[in-house]
Amino acid sequence: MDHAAEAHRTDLMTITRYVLNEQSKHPESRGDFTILLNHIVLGCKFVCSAVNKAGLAKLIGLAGETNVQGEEQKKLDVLSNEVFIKALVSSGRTCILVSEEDEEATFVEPSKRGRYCVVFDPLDGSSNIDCGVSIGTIFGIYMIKEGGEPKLEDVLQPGKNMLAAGYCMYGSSCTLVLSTGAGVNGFTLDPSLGEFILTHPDIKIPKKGKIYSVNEGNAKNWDGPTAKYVEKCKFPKDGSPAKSLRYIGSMVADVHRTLLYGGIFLYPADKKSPNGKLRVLYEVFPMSFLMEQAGGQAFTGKQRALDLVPKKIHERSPIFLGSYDDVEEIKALYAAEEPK
Ligand code: AFP
Repeated sequence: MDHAAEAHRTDLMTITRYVLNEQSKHPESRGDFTILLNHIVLGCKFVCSAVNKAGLAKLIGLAGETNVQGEEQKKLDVLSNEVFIKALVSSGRTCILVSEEDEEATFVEPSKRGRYCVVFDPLDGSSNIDCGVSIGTIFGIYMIKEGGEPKLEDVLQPGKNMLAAGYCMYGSSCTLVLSTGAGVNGFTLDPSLGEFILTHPDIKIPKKGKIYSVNEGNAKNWDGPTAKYVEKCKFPKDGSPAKSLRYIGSMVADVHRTLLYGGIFLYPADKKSPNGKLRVLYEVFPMSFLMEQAGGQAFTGKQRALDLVPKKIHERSPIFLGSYDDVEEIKALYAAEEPK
């Protein structure tokens, strides 16, 4: 990138302008998606600001604690959830919301209803909040089937039916990565403008990477293919260099690095958690959607992740996602285990 030229750039592609441009390619579009996205962006900006102030404002800590004024303190993830629910309902474009924070799905009241269903984790990686490590919001968007009342089945659809997915990472900068099904674009919040500006157009993941990312503390409980794969990363027998291990424990940050640098992120099944840890609707699907849109792959150990049909809103699944060639290798190891 020519940084000198960038510094003098005056034609800024904001996320709203980008989505409006996309919308103009579909003359039948009523602008509902643009409005919905604006509300998601507002939620991200609010959470970004709250995360930045967390240490000062004592927003961190247990939900239900009181501050010196005797006011109830909200934990950052509880606050983020409230912000997103309110922003999404007030957009007037949603009908069903599924949040990691809420046991039940929220059905928007008829007077405020629209056609979109949003599944989201308002603040993923929250165990990293207290030490200032990057955390993020993850979201996926479906549209309800025509006619009738919205039903839970409208969100229990395979990930390949999502219209859009993305995440916002609250780190050294605030970065929103979005796919509306035509590639992946990254936008960085310019705090002086309060706008997300297109900084990473058309992200493509390298075909093969040099990094693997996994919680190796679970190794004693892994299945054969995962154990063999990680062994191969560390001690390759084909003369290729060993891969580096990077693991933050915050899915947004680990996936963001994987998307930009290439490699593989895995949260496999293990003996203790036969379905892995990560949630299908608002972790596995949105990240798998982005990976595929960037030219990578996402696999559950049994099938393409986006083909999975969830039965419950908080269902979990093992996941292997990242560079095309790296995921091919793990797929081959699982295929070799299948009974002939
Ligand atoms: P928390 O929200 O409890 O911090 O969990 C984060 C997460 O869901 C995901 O962001 C990480 O990739 C994964 O869990 C890390 O899990 P381990 O701590 O088991 O490695």
